[in-house]
Amino acid sequence: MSSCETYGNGHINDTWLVTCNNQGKKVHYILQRINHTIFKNVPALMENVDRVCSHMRTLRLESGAVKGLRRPLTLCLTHEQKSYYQDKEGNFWRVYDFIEDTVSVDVLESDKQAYEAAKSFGAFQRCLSNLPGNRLNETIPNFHNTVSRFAVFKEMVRSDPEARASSALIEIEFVLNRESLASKLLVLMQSGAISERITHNDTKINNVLLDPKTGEGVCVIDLDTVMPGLGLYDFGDMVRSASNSAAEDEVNLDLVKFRMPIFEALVRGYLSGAGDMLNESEKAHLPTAAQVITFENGMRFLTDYLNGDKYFKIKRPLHNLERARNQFALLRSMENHDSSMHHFVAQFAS
Ligand code: ADP
Ligand code: GN1
Ligand code: MG
Repeated sequence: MSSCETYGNGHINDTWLVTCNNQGKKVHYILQRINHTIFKNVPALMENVDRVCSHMRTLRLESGAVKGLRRPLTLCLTHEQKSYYQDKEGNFWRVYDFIEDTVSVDVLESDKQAYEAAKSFGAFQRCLSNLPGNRLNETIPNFHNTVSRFAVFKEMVRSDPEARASSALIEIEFVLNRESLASKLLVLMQSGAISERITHNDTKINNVLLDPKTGEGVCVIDLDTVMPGLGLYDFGDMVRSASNSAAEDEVNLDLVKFRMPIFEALVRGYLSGAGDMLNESEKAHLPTAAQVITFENGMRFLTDYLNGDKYFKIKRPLHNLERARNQFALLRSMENHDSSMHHFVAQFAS
């Protein structure tokens, strides 16, 4: 190995870029220490990741068979042919081939990027619709169950373990006033209007690698939460992370605006990638999903702030509160665009 440096902007795992010298040629790898406080059953998680990577390999992505997915994510095996290594301290490690000549973007710069990123996530979902074998393991139970997230939030406010609630009264009220949002996707599933799929569940826009020259999607990464879910979760999280005109932790809330042209490009890209897999109810609820997942994410940041910052990595003391404020500003901006979002989807999806 010739070098090893911390890499990327993920909030969960520890990631390094490793450079090795192979007969005079530099070869790169991504080394990760998996966060086993958050992912309680890493072997089950790695079984999912391994199955998904293997399935993607059978689709011969390099031949251009799937538009928007040109490279499969590839795990490097240990000497014992395992997909991860557990050290004596109990930490879990894995290595992926580094996907060269791509970028991972935190704040999207163009409608074209939005279209291509959403096409890749849509294609990823479609590719997984015929994953062979048993139901995937749930790596974090109730991950996008917004109703249970709301219950956890309310309990956190009540118990206030770090005595921080008094510093976030406006934000707490913002969440409590929107309780009805929490059940909007779950009732659709309970009524049978939409059904479970295999979904990514963390379609934050920096979890798709893009070709910097053409803007096209190359590879969907961060597969730790690939498990049963709703297609709408994935679309909602794309909108949450890509439509924001500012970074997720921008503190000047005047800069945080919902970008309608990006939303339109995401709808077009997602529908083109997922193909005719989606039913009418899924399509009709794309705007709702964007608002529910933005609400959920803001609530998660706020819950973590109240709980003493135990989940998301932070770089400053109020980081999670700032992120929550940012998500709520974005949600307000989306609410102001509610009718144009629905109007666009109704016109486009028909
Ligand atoms: P986290 O769960 O912490 O978000 P990720 O798996 O998303 O971790 O990795 C963090 C970052 O590392 C990504 O946003 C991306 O920039 C980079 N990355 C991860 N895997 C690869 C890969 N195989 N090739 C190139 N870059 C990668
Ligand atoms: C985390 O791992 P990363 O940084 O791609 C989180 C997502 C949140 C996101 C908010 C496993 O995503 O659910 O939406 O932060 N991942 C997990 O930025 O909780
Ligand atoms: Mg990530």
